[in-house]
Amino acid sequence: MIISLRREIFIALSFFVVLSSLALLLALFSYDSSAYAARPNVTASKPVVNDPNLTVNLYFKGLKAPTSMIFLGPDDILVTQKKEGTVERIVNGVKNTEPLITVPVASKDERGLLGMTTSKDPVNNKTYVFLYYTEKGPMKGEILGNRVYKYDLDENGSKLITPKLLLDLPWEPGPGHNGGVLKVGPDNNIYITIGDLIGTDQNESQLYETQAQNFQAGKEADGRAGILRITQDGQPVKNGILGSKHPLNLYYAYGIKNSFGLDFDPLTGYLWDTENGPAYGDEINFVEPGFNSGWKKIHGIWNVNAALDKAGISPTDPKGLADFNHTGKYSPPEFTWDHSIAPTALKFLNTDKLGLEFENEILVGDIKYGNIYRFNLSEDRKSLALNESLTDKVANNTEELSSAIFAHGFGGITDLEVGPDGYLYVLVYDKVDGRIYRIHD
Ligand SMILES: [Ca+2]
Ligand SMILES: [Ca+2]
Ligand SMILES: [Ca+2]
Repeated sequence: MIISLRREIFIALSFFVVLSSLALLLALFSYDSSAYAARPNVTASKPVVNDPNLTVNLYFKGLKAPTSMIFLGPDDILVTQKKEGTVERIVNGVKNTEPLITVPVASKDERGLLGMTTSKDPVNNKTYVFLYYTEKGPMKGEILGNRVYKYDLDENGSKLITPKLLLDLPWEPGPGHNGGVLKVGPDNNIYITIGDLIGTDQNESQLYETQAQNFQAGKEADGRAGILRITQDGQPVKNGILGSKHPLNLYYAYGIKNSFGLDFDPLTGYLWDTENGPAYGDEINFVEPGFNSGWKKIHGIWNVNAALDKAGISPTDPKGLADFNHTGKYSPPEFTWDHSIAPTALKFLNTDKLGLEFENEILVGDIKYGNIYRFNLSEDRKSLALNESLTDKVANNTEELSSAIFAHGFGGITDLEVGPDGYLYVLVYDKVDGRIYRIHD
């Protein structure tokens, strides 16, 4: 009797061990399958906010490859669609039948209609919309450039009219790392991210190695690999930071491989960005004028070798980088992900509507896992207030990140905005079913 009971327990235990191993295998498999190329499936997404006082619900669905959104007013959102080249307007949850504009885009890989921002001119009672897109030409396969245009919103608010070309940026070799985020700063100038324009397959070519990628003896900076700054009329701001010659006079920061996120601290006006590493070393940076992020010699906290692999930890004051007559200065990231998550939007949560504990924190979205991360800032707001295993400023593994996750399960996130209602809106990428979620109390 006792022997038979022991045997049953043994069988039950073995069964349990086999089942839990299977579950672990499945978990590992699903973890590995959510690579950058295969974003989390949006139709299977079940967004969850970790704070039980907050709720997330679906606000809009059915967008085609949405890349950015802005609010014109309460319940009044503009969205850019990457491949269609359209700007859509969604008022009270209903999309206008006609887009505000359709621009001619080359859309392979990371090319397309990539970024948008807006500004108001109360004196002339005008609303301007700025777009960043990879413009295609009339000939088959012809690409004209990565370009920033300024438009007027017409009186009915149904069309973008009178395009003005503000900036004509390089696009070769591509098709990766075009960046394209636009934002109006507290100084009313426009800030633009543009990566090194190298292929995402890392098909490297020395033809495009410039001083902006930290090749001291390389070609002159040509507009790539930076955060650029122009006035709302497309002019350089004063004499430039790194030099007075075009396009060097446009650089606010350089040494940037690929960036899909930037925002200004609402309390201090300081600029912060997110950057994508090769297969490691995604970053959050505090970006002062003349900031050098280190690419293509450093990414994350690591030196980068010619094969783009990690080559030891970089000193915080490294030698041998381009510094444009000591006007540029390298500084290491305020946060680094060892394992790539592909961070996108960075947004300061300038609202108390989601709870005082989150007010003015940094939120970061990612496109690889569909997480939103939250980071509190230090007292002087020039670095992050990090605890325990993150005090080294590095997420060495996924466990270390768990305390930083604000919400998860969205599918690939491309933009975050705080609406005029004080709630957080999340733009989720999908070719046919892109979505906007709203997080509220
Ligand atoms: Ca936006
Ligand atoms: Ca960097
Ligand atoms: Ca760590």
